[in-house]
Amino acid sequence: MIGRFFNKPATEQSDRVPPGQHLTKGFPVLTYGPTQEINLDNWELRVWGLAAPKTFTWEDMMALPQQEFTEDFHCVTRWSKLDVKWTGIRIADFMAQVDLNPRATHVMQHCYGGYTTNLTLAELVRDENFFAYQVFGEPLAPEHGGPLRVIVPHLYAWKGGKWINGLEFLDREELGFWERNGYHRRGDPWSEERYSG
Ligand SMILES: Nc1nc2c(c(=O)[nH]1)N[C@H]1C(S)=C(S)[C@@H](COP(=O)(O)O)O[C@H]1N2
Ligand SMILES: [Mo]
Repeated sequence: MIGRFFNKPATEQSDRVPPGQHLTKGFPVLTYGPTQEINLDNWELRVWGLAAPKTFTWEDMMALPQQEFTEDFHCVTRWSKLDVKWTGIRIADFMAQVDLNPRATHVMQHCYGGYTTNLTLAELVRDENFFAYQVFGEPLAPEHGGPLRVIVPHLYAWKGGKWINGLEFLDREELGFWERNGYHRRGDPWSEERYSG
């Protein structure tokens, strides 16, 4: 009985690890290209395309509701990290500040440094998605995407831009950086949507 009791958490954890992934206790850095260093005074997040153009400063972002989020993190290179504790702003709360054109169906994330990644609008506005500026109670380090990154927990982590700088709303699917270079257009870890077919 005792053995079964102590084994249970491990079983529960394995249910949370998508196929083909292994757990890591550390927090690897996965960046294509150089780490970006952005001063908060100059930092901005722009919205354009099929939305009224708008620029958010760091102060604008900090005026939005702040929340804690605990989510699992799955990198397509096969490591997963469970229960990452973030602080940030729910994307849905941010989107309440955006005047979206009803024709918008897709979004491209644009990052400082030029990284891009695409999502459908429905996947962007899911309730569990957020912008993060702290992890485990510390300001997000530049190598992990500070000052602000996107987290889309239901998809592989490449779908969340580090050093987020803009959201471009579209009426069609366009492909981001990894999606143009062979990664899957959607990226669901539970279906192992790793590479395009
Ligand atoms: N701007 C930018 N965002 C990015 C990446 C990148 O190279 N540049 N890599 C993605 C990938 S593949 C992963 S797994 C996560 C890694 O986040 P981490 O370095 O904090 O672990 O960021 C994603 N967001
Ligand atoms: Mo990744």
